[in-house]
Amino acid sequence: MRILDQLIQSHESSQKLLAVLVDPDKIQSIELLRQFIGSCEYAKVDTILVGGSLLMNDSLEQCIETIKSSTKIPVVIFPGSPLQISGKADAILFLSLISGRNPELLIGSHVVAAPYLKKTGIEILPTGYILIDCGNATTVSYISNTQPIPYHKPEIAAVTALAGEMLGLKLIYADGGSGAQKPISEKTISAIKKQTTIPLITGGGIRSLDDAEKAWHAGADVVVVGTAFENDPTLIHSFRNRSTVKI
Ligand code: 1GP
Repeated sequence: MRILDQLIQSHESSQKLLAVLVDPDKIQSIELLRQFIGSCEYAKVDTILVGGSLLMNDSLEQCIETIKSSTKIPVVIFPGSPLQISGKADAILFLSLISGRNPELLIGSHVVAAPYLKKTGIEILPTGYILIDCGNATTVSYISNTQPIPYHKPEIAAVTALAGEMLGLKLIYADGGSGAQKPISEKTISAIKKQTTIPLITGGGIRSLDDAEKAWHAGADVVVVGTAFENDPTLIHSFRNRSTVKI
């Protein structure tokens, strides 16, 4: 089944999904990555996102290959730039940065990347990416040259997501940015949820199962955790016993 169909199915049946973000630049060794993927299996992770805002090392493909050879958990590229493309992944988030007003990230990079993506044959996930200010300037805000939506403006985030859905985007990713000081507010997540009918991914600053539960209960379908597991890879074990259906 295509990843988008799986996400829609989970959305319709109120399943909570956990995604882990692996940044190829932060991998210390192949062995440690394999161990971490073992922990992802233990914690019943649903999706592994791979990508980073910078990617200083040319290690995206190797990272995806290592993950694919260790697990059947789907691997989805979360590209920080149009250069982050690989046919070895199962799918790619084809991101339009709809919270920003930088034309390159609304359509420009997509034109450059489209023919390469077509050649890879991987599944394309058209995604409205919404950056929300969560207390500190993040790499993605700096690199993208866009301003995030203010933390206390849930209504702006919600109508931005609504416009994204009306434009035909299939997923919304509301992100506080990697290493955000605090997660996106539950108010913002539920405001987006009320305005839209497509699956909602959220992440940035999720540091515990409790943070993730709050995001799921507020209406997120997929919660993404990166930095917290980079800092303490054993933390992921505590996610094994999460309930899998939203109340
Ligand atoms: C960033 O949402 C992801 O784009 C993950 O954020 O690294 O803060 O968990 P963290």
